[in-house]
Amino acid sequence: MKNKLDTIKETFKNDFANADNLNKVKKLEIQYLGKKSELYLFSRSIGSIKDIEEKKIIGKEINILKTEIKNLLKEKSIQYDKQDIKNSIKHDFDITYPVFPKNNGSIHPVKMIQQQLETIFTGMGFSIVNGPEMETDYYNFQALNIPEHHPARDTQDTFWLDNDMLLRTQTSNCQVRAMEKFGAPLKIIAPGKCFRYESMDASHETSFYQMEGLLIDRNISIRHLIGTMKVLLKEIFERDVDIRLRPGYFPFVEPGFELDIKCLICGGKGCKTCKNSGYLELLPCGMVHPNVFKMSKIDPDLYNGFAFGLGLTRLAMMKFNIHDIRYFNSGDLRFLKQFR
Ligand code: FA5
Repeated sequence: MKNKLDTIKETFKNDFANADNLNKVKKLEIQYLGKKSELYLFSRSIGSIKDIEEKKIIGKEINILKTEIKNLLKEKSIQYDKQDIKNSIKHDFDITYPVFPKNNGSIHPVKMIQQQLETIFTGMGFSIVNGPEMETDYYNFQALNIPEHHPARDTQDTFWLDNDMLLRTQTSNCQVRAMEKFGAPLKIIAPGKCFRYESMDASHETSFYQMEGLLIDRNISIRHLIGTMKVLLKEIFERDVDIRLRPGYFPFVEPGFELDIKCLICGGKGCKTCKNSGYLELLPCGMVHPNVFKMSKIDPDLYNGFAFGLGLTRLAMMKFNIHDIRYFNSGDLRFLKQFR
């Protein structure tokens, strides 16, 4: 009996010395302590020993050997465990590696267009400015040559606030603020959110994006304006698009134009997006009115310039073939996920 234990001890010693990784240590655990191990079977067999004293001694020696094996294996497995972690840090774990969460978001389509336009315009030397969404009557209307009770106010139904301020109806407020702050000459764009108290349909939202543009210098003409608009549309659509220029009335420009784009949803045939007209109103623009310059302390005899107010959300509709403006603010992930 004693010999048996010595043999087990001896083979374990050899096997243990050869167990040079965690896997091998785990296998030894089963081999030497498991239900089918020699030691276990041996411990079950000592029941047949008649001599009680002898049985006690052998039983004790079995337990001592079991504990010894258990402790040695435990110690070694901890050691390899630590080693494995260290190795994985060394080989697989890079602290500088970017973490991409499983459900990472995507850039909103309007923002995509905005960023594209910012690249185009900064490339032409324009600076990007912004202004408040909660605005005073002065910056949203009066400084743009739209005094109180002027009929032009009716074209921009306004959300008035309790504090006598309003939610800006147009990004043109940024023109005025930029002129006051920087004077002339000036080349700016101002993308941002606008709000109008309108009933919603396929091409009208109560909250939508515009991008204002303003260029002031000496000897600026309508040709500069049209040239800039053409570059902008060509860059965005990556091809020539059909446009139409009509006279447009905005008190802050003279002359004023409506630059419409042939509807890219229906190809000009007429649909609910373009209200069956074949064209979509996209880019009102014009030469800055002398009164606007005067109010912002710029001399209209020295300087002139052009301004435009691009409908950014509508441009995104044309670019991505989206037939209804209401998708943009719907928060519908099925819609947003298409722009990854
Ligand atoms: C203006 O807001 C002028 N500030 C634009 C301007 C700037 C003219 C500088 C001249 C010089 P208008 O109200 O037309 O103009 O709006 C400009 C564009 O915003 C429209 O062509 C359209 O594309 C977009 N837009 C207007 N209302 C809505 C709406 N409810 N939903 C979505 N887009 C709209």
